[in-house]
Amino acid sequence: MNKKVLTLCLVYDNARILLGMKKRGFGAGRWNGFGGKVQEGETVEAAAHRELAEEAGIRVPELTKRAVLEFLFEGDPMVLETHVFSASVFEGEPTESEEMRPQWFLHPEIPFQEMWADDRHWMPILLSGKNFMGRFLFSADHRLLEHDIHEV
Ligand code: 6OG
Repeated sequence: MNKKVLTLCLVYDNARILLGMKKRGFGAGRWNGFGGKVQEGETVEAAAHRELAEEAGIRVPELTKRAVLEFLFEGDPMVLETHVFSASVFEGEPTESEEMRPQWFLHPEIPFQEMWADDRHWMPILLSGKNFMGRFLFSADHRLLEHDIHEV
């Protein structure tokens, strides 16, 4: 089984969360946190900081590990092992990049209909402050078929 290690960062406070509209590549047209592939010789956490700076134009003094999510697609041996981090304090102004257009959303207004189908299952757990693990199976055309989430 092949594995790709990815990062996903969510910046939020008690009222709002920063999401980005993915403009190109995998997941284009959906709102998501900021992240991407961990490069060779890079730690997962360093990759998370780098992607947040590249895609949203912000720096965070501290990232907190919150979850590891495995995404699988039917007929594809690749597992996307996605390490989820959160931060509440950041420096800089969220800025549009070639990949993402950042926007703040109030918690009750998170646009789940325009996000990956797994997000509605775990984002409320994230926002409630808990840590968790999850495994999600999608069809080849990106419908969520199975999901399994454990709080840790
Ligand atoms: P690049 O290909 O842009 O990294 N990602 C997912 N996020 C959610 N919420 N659900 C999924 O379900 C996802 N699959 C991948 C991980 C892709 C970015 O998209 C995230 C990375 O932050 C399938 O380098």
